[in-house]
Order: sequence, then structure tokens, then C-alpha cells
Amino acid sequence: MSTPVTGKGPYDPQNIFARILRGEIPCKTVFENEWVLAFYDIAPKAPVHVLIIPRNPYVSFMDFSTAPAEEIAGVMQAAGEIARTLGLEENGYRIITNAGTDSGQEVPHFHLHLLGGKALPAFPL
Ligand code: IU
Repeated sequence: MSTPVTGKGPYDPQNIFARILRGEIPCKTVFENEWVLAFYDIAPKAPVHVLIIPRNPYVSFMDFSTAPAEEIAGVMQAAGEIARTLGLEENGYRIITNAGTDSGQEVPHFHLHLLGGKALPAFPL
């Protein structure tokens, strides 16, 4: 496991998710549109574990939360669409994001974890 990141800038264009977005590293894509790329986590913590990342360079929720409202809506609506498409609405799911050192954030590109496919442990995960 890598060292937690601060969740603050400057944005590192060499982080692993930036490289996935540029197509330099492969991923198992679940969904993509103008706002997001979504792909399966390489170390899934649940039967369904998808990462949803904005195409734009945000380090964590700290800076993403100041993004244009249209973009925030685009990312959240994509998350809902992915959950629906994966059949998670019947039994439910969890969406979380880690931001900064105390959360244990490892990759310094903002991402939502979409988790489901079983009864998840009581919060926090
Ligand atoms: P975190 O919230 O930054 O801790 O989550 C990072 C996630 O990225 C974590 O669940 C990893 O398993 C996942 N991941 C990945 O899917 N592909 C990679 O190449 C790397 C990490 I590095």
C-alpha cells in the first residue's frame, strides 16, 4: 500500500489515474462520457467496486468541490447512471471518497468509489 496523500495541490500529471485517462495504462472501463471515466478497481473491496474519476485534474474532493456546478452534476449523474446500469439499485450501494491524509487517500486524482453487490459492513467501510 502506498503512502497517503495530502489531497491538496499541485496536481501531479504523472499520477496513475492521469496516466489511465491518457490511455498510457490500461483499465477495465465500465462507463465514459464527457465528464468521467469509470473503471473497475484493481483491488476490489466488494463484489462490485468501480472508480469514477473526472476527466479534469482535481487532486481530491477538496478542489473538486469548487468545480463548476455543471461538472459536479455531470460526475454525480454519471455515478447514478453507472449504479443503475450495474443493477445495484435493487439492493443498494455505497459511494465514498477519500480526501487527504486522515482518510488514507492513495491516488491524488479525485475519485468516487462505488461499492456494492453484497451487504456491506457497517459504516465506515
Ligand atoms: P484511495 O481512495 O486513493 O485510497 O483509492 C485508490 C484506489 O485505487 C484503491 O482502491 C486501489 O485499489 C485503486 N487502484 C486501482 O484501481 N488501480 C491502480 O493502478 C492503483 C490503485 I495504484
